[in-house]
Amino acid sequence: MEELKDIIGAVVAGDIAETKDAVRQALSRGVTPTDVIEKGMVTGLDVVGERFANGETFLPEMMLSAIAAREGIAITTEGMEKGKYKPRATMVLGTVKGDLHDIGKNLIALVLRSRGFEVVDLGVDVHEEQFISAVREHKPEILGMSCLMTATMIGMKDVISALTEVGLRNTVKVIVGGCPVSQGFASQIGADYYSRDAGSTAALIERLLTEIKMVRDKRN
Ligand code: B1M
Repeated sequence: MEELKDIIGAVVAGDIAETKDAVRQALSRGVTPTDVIEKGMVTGLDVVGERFANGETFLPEMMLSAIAAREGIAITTEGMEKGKYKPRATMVLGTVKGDLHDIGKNLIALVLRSRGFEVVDLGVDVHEEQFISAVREHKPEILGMSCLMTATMIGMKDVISALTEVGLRNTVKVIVGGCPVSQGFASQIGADYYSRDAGSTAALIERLLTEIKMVRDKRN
């Protein structure tokens, strides 16, 4: 479909104005919002992600593409009746207690939002009680934690223990990441997944979508 090709091209180019135009065109020609997001913007981001992994493009370009896609999604969802559009999945995200690093976390949020996921960003220095009340309030399918210092890694374990204590552990998939975090550490603290970077996190959640859909259907 020509309209989708235009969106993909604009996102790959990281051209925000062009992406917005292409999205408006596609919607006005009857392309569904879901196709605009999933077959247009997400496909464009997949191309960029692959180029990034192959060393053919760099972080600033990837961020521009993510911003372009995020703007495109904002247009796709604006004007729709509240409740009509369901985010593809929701993640509550935060940097753990004692840790003020947020550049990586913000990048994760940007990339996920640009793919039509809702991100409830709790910010930095987030304590377990804040994670718990956000899980209660927003009922996310995913809880994401970021941490940049060895001294604050333990905060991730505290959140998982707190989730278990209040009976919410099985309601969310827990993804952890950040430079001192590893697959081994994630397994040790009982997280469901470790993810290395923003692109892998998006790819991981794409894979989890089927499972997430099943959880959502069960709830409804
Ligand atoms: Co700080 N700092 N810092 N710092 N800082 C590090 C992390 C450090 C490794 C530097 C060093 O010593 N080499 C070191 C930690 C050492 C350790 O514990 N092993 C350190 C330290 C010690 C400190 C202070 C204690 C310094 C001091 O005051 N004495 C202090 C702590 C403050 C606090 O948090 N309480 C401090 C402060 C700061 C600044 C405020 C100056 C600034 C942060 C600004 C900000 O975030 N708004 C800062 C910075 C910039 C860094 C470095 C240089 C860069 C971090 C960064 O933004 N990287 C960092 C050294 C380094 O990493 N090279 C360092 C870019 C970002 C895109 O990558 O955050 O790794 P990153 O995120 C990646 C992945 O990790 C992953 O995906 C992201 C995108 O690819 N990821 C996830 C992250 N979260 C994820 C979550 C997921 C999945 C993937 O799922 C949910």
